[in-house]
Amino acid sequence: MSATASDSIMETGTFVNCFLLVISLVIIPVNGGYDKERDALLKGTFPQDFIWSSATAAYQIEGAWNVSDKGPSVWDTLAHQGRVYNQDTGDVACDSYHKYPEDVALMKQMGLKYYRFSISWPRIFPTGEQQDGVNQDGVRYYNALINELIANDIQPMVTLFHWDLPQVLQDRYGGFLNNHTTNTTVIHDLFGDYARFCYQNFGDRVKYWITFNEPWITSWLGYGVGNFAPQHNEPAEGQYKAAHNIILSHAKAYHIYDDEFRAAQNGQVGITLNCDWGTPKTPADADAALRYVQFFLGWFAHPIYKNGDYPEVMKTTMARKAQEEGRTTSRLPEFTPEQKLSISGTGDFFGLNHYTTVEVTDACCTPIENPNYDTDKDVGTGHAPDWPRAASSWLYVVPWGIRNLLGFIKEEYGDPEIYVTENGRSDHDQDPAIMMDMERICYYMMYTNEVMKASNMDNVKVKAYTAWSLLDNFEWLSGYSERFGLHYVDFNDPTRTRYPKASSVFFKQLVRNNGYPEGSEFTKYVENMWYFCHNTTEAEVNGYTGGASQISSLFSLFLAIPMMIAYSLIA
Ligand code: PNW
Repeated sequence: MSATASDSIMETGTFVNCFLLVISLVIIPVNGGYDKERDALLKGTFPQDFIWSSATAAYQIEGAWNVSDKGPSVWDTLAHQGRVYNQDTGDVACDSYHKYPEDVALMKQMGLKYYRFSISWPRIFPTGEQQDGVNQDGVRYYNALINELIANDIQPMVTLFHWDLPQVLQDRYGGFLNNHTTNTTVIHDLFGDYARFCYQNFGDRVKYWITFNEPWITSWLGYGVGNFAPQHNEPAEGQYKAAHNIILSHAKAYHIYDDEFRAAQNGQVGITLNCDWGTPKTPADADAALRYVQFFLGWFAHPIYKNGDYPEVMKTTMARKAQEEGRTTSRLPEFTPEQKLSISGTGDFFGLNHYTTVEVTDACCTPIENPNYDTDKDVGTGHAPDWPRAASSWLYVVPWGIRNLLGFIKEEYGDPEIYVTENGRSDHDQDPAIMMDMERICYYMMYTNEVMKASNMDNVKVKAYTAWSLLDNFEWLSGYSERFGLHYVDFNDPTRTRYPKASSVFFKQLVRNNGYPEGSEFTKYVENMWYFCHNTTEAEVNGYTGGASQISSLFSLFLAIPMMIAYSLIA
């Protein structure tokens, strides 16, 4: 190398150093959050047969909201009333109804062997009831999608209900509010009929069924608070009635599979529950944090994975509230002994959606005038000041939370096989688009490493990890303003072209390596990124301070970008 060339590189180096020093002082926050033991990178791999997947949901990606005989869902109604941010709708969404072969090709490109998607009930039965007619085009669509997946060696994991209830069922029967305390509730049978039809038509190829996605959201946001469809506002009781019906509908669909299909089809049926981890703010808040998780996850998991009944702490808390409120019966309904028997043990696996953690404080026991599910728990919730945030207002990045939650599920529900059916991070929709989505890469890196700790260090039987989401899509009330995708979708482009974000390349490498094996190029890249992702530096972690350490963290980022590009070339 000639003197001039090396000089100029030196000069450039000095310039870059000064530049980095200046911006590092500005943008690198002082961070006390990193815990050397808790947050260290674990090297190793997941078990051989570990399932890597990505997920979507019908209303969020399909579009084609009224093609052939599809009936409207409660989300079509809500969106058409202009109640979503920016008046967005799912009318076209990612147009996956037409572009599903491209979606499958993206998964193939990433090396994914599983895909979690949902079936739209009103696309199969336009009114929700089989006797009113079947939409054969809908059946054809799901057959074509499933066949395309199988042809590409990708196993379907199918959710039967991801919130898009047929509007007619809401109008005719009150949806999941239908007669919740009688044994003859129509909605259970109708859901059972729909499940049976799906097992019959798709069960020769679909071996993983999820009855409901996040009944907590449908119950509380749909029938309690009433901001999600069908926007029924009854915060004292609506959520408890809806949850009761959903649990019984789930049990019905489970038994139909058990009695009529399992022997021939040999698949698995479970439910997907969402839960934020609740960590006590002080040691004195420990009971409150447990109560928070029991009201959240236990509400559904205790009946289904334990004894057919709600958690003890929920029953006693709600009984006390009834007394205080001068009611003769609890707002939390009761299952009959037969119902308890039919509910208990209706999960072949435990589906878990997890995104975030809250800090819990005890708020027992002040009687409240207008009680609702939030106040019923007798807790306060907040967030530690150093938890980074995503675009979604509720999404704080707390990787160790998932390990704690997985451990809780293992202990509480008899060590079930757990499928993480969603986990992911949102960006804002902004211009220019975020294609080098480092923060999403960091999120996946940190959270999957915590899942690996749960699996390999805590012996939790985690069998699957599913990234939410394959594509940017319709993010419910936030419309297209929040992007969770591994692939970017331009919603102003009529062809809805998909573009891989850097995170899709990262995820592909993660899948290929089945974790973080010692010595691999991928793990070296992760090691370089680790402190940057944790918003700290190696030097700080090891007890030194000062500007130099801050620079090294920024260098990780600059190292990372060319590496990402290199990976994308070999990918
Ligand atoms: C899940 N919250 O929903 C759903 O299963 C997906 O359809 C959704 O796109 C994804 O997570 C990201 O939001 C949630 O307000 C919706 O706390 C809202 C909340 C949590 C989860």
